[in-house]
Amino acid sequence: MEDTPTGSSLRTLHNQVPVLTGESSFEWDGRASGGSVVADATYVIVLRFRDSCGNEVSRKVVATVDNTPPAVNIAYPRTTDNLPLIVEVQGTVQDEHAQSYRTEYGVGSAPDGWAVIGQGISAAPPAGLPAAILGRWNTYGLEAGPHAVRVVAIDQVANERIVIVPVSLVVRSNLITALATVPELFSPNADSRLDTAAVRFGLDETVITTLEIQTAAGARVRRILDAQTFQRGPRVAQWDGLNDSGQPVADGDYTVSLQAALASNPLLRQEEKVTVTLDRTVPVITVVRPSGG
Ligand SMILES: [Ca+2]
Ligand SMILES: [Ca+2]
Repeated sequence: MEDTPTGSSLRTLHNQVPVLTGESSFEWDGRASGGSVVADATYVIVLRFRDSCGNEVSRKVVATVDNTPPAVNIAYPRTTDNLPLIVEVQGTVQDEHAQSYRTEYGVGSAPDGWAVIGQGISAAPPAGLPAAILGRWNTYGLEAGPHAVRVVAIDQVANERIVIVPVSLVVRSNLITALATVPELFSPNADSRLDTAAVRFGLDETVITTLEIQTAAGARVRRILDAQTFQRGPRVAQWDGLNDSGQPVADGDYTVSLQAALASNPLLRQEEKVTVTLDRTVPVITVVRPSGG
């Protein structure tokens, strides 16, 4: 063990203090010698002992300081956005010592209570995308008017950050009552595990329904339902990860687009979208044999 750390000394906690045989403890409050709180980093505490014969030995312990709450960004929705029925809350939640976050909505401009619509440990954007999905909010049945979406994030040492976005729900046509994919992440690689995504949706009227899978940029990949008429009620369709030509599509995020037109008045239309993620790549698990084993 190295006796001397490379950095300079921030503070001397004890100097020439007698230590008796047995256990002993000391505390550091995360402040430097001037009393200021040190920056977030990992610090080395060096203990030097000298016995009555003058023999010296030193030991080091490591302490990490984190006084910074998680960084939370809600990229969508913004206050001025016109919200669809299914609101996919998007953003990022990051902390060096992330513990958990939850995404919630509340009714009114200053909600009394909050309902959870998503949760996780942290949320980094997937490759090539600016934000991750932090929660999925089905606004069906909620009255038009002010609401709020918030993300509450906490790190492992109880630093908390709350970010709130006031939003407003408008009056919607309400042909569609629900839209979700189960699972939201699937792997169509013919290993019988999560090989298809079930697209579940609900209809409130007799409607002409078209269901498409699109790229994130909006290009059609697959048409699953083509102007089919359904009556009111819950429905389910499947996507097997193939495109219109029967070829497997690349791994990535896709948009499930449900378009509904009222059968008795096709000018009354509604379109809702949710994200589904396709990942065929099997994780690689490396087993390291213990040395000497
Ligand atoms: Ca932190
Ligand atoms: Ca699979």
